Amino acid sequence: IWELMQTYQGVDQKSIQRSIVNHVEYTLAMTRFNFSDFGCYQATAFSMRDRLLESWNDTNQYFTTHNVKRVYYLSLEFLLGRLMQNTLNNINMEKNYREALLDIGYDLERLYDEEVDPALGNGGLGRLAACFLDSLATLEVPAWGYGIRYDYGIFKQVIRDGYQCEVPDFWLSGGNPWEIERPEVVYPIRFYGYTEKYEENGVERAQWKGGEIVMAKAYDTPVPGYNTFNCNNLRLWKSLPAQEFDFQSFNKGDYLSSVEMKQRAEYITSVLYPNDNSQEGKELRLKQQYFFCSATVRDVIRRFKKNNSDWKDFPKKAALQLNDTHPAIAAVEFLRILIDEEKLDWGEAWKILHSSFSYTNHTVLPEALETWSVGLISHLLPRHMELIFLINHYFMEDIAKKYPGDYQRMEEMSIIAEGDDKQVRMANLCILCSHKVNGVAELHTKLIQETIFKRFHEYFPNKIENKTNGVTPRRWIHCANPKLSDLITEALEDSEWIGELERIEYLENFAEDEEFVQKWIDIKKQNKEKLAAKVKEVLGIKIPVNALYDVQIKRIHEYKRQLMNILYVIHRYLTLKDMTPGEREKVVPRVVIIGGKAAPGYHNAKAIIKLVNAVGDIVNNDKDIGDILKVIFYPNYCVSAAQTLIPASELSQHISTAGMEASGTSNMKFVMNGCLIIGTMDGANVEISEEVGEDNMFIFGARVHEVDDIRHRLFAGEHNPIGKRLQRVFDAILSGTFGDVSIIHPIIHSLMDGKDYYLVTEDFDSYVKAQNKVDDTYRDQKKWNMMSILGVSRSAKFSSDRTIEEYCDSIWKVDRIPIPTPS
Ligand code: 26W
Repeated sequence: IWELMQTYQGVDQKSIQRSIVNHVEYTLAMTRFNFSDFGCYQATAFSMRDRLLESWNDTNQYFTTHNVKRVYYLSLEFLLGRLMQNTLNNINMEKNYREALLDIGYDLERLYDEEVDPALGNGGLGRLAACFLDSLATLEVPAWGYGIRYDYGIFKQVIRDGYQCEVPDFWLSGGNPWEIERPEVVYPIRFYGYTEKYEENGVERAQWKGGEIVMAKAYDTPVPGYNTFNCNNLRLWKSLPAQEFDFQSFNKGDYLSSVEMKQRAEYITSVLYPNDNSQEGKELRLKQQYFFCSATVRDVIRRFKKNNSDWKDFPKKAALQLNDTHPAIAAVEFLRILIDEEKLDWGEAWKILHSSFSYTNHTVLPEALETWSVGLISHLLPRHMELIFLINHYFMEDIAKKYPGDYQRMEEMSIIAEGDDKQVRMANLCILCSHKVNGVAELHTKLIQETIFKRFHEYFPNKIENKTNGVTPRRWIHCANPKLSDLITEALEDSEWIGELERIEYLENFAEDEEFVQKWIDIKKQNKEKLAAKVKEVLGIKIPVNALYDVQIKRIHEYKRQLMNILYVIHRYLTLKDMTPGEREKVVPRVVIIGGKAAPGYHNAKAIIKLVNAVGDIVNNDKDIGDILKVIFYPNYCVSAAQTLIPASELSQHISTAGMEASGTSNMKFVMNGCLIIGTMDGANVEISEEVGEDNMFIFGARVHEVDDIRHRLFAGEHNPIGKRLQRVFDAILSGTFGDVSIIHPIIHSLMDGKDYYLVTEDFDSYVKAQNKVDDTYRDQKKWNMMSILGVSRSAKFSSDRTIEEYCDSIWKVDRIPIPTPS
């Protein structure tokens, strides 16, 4: 064994080169004398994976031997982004690989661009899960992510004639060198069928039988931490047909229909649902949820049983976190296994479930709160439906005891929404099954405590708490902005801030240091040049580097108010048109960039994309305007695009209607990259303003407590905030200044009628004022840069390391377990 141990992959140049070339020849079966950039990327990734597997194996071995408590993060989405650069930095091998590759004629940065961007998520929730994985590994927390290995990630967005088109993203076509297929880790998953009651030792028991069986197979992706030998795991499930033939149809001679059934099995994990913040109640989606939850729960139980025999110990060995309600059915599956298969009684089983599960809420939007019809669940998962009714029955008994006769309250708190088409409220189910529930920013948590979960907060006063989101400084500063990272390291005289962001506060001492500020400016300029080159390459549009780069990148949604942004741009354009050439020269030049995907069925969001493109077409080609204003719709916004856009931004927009954005996480990334924020008092903006100071941001708009009243007055026609400026903008749109944008006309008309649910017209004036302040501040470059540096130096709170530490302490109760470094 000792001799075999010597096979640890070396870190010197020769060992790295040898492993790359070996993979070229033996894994890819290409000739080692001549291979493409893509071939080199693949071989390099394989060579890195070899190194990761060593620490991955050691880590798991160590955790198993020591029978440690593990965290399981259950999420239908993991928006990882590209892995090569992040991995090399985390294992501190970027320099070694760069030099080794250069020596054989390959440029590492070019290889980075060969990697597909795995996009198994929609937006905020999926990207948060990815940042959490990085922090969990970095903090040496024994933790596994569990999710679905979709064949198709979020669609690729292509713009044709200004409209969004969706193109399938078959991300696996070139293979995936980061994952390890686990043909030995498979579980049968049942759907449909019926439940059978029977008696055993005087106890009535139930068993779920019949239906269809589909197999779940595991694929593992190692998750290395920064500056540690620990390596965690992300386990994703793929669906496969069950091995056995469907003998019934086979015997009937119906060979084709038996093959068809098998294809249906593979279909379960084929595509990620592209809806963000709105539910589509499709059977296939529920199948995905149950499929992944069942496989995960079985896998967790199997691991527990390896080292433990007493079920009471389960909560000491496992903490399962539900990333929103999407994996809610995992709780019911766990209960089913404990009761029907492990034969525990209800009380014991409930206690174990409740002490090991917890749930994070990520949105208050009513259309995003999941419900599933009782009919559908009964059909697909009959035993689970019975258990949900039982959970609800016991709970309703408790409520009736505490609030006799208060039927209104019972109706509100019930898991079942009564009516013609009875629905299961997944959030209510999650709250009941969990010992902790959390919101994702202070304001958001307060809102769920006072509104959607008010009754639960009264009944369980210690259950709902806050865990403000965070982002990983490894990907979002160190990898995305390497020059800025080097400058910070130079100023602080070491690089430990990358793993301990609190240390970045000392940067404050440099906010007025001329030499430092000049370097700061140069780096921003280089990042802008890089983005400008990308825009030229992708869109053929030349954007000036001396302009203020103003960026709004996120999913397109009415509550995020990209519409208000573009209405302001139109106002700015019309104002510029009114000016003399001399006056125009004094205006701060701006490049406005908007990017983001609309859910394929979200008509209004798609109309907004068309409007942005239409405005760009006119403004960018207007000779009077020239370089003073450019409007760019950046297509196919994704994680890798964010890594270019964020470091190049100077102003970023986080302008949701107050109370509607749960947290936002890109706001944190922008601050970390020296970008100033124009925003409303919503989500984590509130906490960002507490940290960096309101003076260092451009805050505007109605506050949360004002929104309901304003909305009511707008709808009742008692209040009309549309002034001359905004009316002129509407007129320009409606009269064809931007060509045929009739798709947006109904939205404009409803705003004019006061049907302005998102308060665009209400907030427009204070938005314009804030924008004027932006221009004034930008003219004073000394002040602007000081604000930028102060922002970065005060961003430590928004590291996901801080967030994860809080989850560990107050929800999961897990320890950090550094594994011994191999000698
Ligand atoms: C069932 C359809 C569906 C799909 C996705 C409903 C809801 C979602 C997500 C919960 C939406 C989402 O991504 N929410 C975002 O979560 C981020 C991480 O906490 C927050 O920063 C964002 O404010 C929030 O919109």
